[in-house]
Amino acid sequence: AVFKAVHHSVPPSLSGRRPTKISVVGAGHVGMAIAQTILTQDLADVLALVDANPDKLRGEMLDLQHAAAFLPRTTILSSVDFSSTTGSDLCIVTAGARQIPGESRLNLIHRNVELFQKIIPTVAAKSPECILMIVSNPVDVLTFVAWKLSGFPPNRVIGSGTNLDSSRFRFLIADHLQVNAQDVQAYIIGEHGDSSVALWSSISVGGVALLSCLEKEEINYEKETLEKIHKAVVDSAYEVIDLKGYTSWAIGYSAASLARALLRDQRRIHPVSVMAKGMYGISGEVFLSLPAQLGRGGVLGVTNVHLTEEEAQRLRGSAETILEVQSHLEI
Ligand code: 6V0
Repeated sequence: AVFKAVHHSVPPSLSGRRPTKISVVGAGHVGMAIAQTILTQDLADVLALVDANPDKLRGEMLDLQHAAAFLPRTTILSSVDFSSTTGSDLCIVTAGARQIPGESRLNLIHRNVELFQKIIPTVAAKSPECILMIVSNPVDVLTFVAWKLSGFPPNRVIGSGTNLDSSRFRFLIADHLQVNAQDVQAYIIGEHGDSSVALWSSISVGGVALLSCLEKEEINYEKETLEKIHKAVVDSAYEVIDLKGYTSWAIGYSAASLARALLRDQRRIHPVSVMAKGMYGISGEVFLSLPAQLGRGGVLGVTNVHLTEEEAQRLRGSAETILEVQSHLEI
């Protein structure tokens, strides 16, 4: 034996802790960025990876396992058949067909809905108590699809939504003002995509309301300048994809921040894709991003953030865009 026994039994206070298990479905660029962020941030005792490509999957698992000496202790498992995911606390779905040149967005949706029809019922059956986090695009529609296919209550199904867009927004504002992005409170809500809504009216930096501060100090700002920053957020994914072919690091950190809020019951507010029916005059069953409080029970509530009439109208427009796409689906 490597060690001489000191205690013959594990104290009950230690043996009682249930390990935290996270599964990541889809071991592509995004899935692996999420997996590695989860590992470095010590968010799970067990991490299960799933992918349809067995060689890539085993290669990724081994590559991460070989970092064990530099990381907090985490058991890393993998399986193509989802068997390794049994009993997960959180299942993060990043599997997704990629758009091929000339392919319509709607067509991509149909392919990913077909994929979800295979994946989601199995994931839900293996981990009936888990929280489902959808990352695959188009994320809002696929979160709705996952909610339908899983049979889970809506508080246990979220889409990574505009948590990432809001981080890009905070970065751009922080860069502009030369402050730390963590001191900038700013939300992008609505669709994770072209119809997203920037909540200019509620931006604050270190507790100072940005727009009213600019107005009070009679600093001229053009609406166009604000719109340009929002446009830069919307365009940033396209820019990164044009330059490096895919996005990965920021969505990795974004999803890990959500995992921490959920599994550690942090009760932090994140803009994520949640069931929005009944909010701000939205009447359809649609998932889109709103600032939501996240904890061990999933979505604990949605903050009653004040929207100007223009912002509320844009949000309803964003809901209409998603509902239009959903109306073409057969699930
Ligand atoms: P990728 O690198 O092609 O990875 C996709 C992975 O899914 C591949 O490894 C496939 O083998 C795997 N896969 C396919 N079918 C199955 C299946 N049935 N079961 C298990 N695995 C399967 O793509 P990438 O990782 O770059 O992107 C994945 C998805 O995330 C895409 O839909 C992106 O559009 C989406 N993103 C979403 C973001 C967000 O903010 N919500 C951000 C970035 C990307």
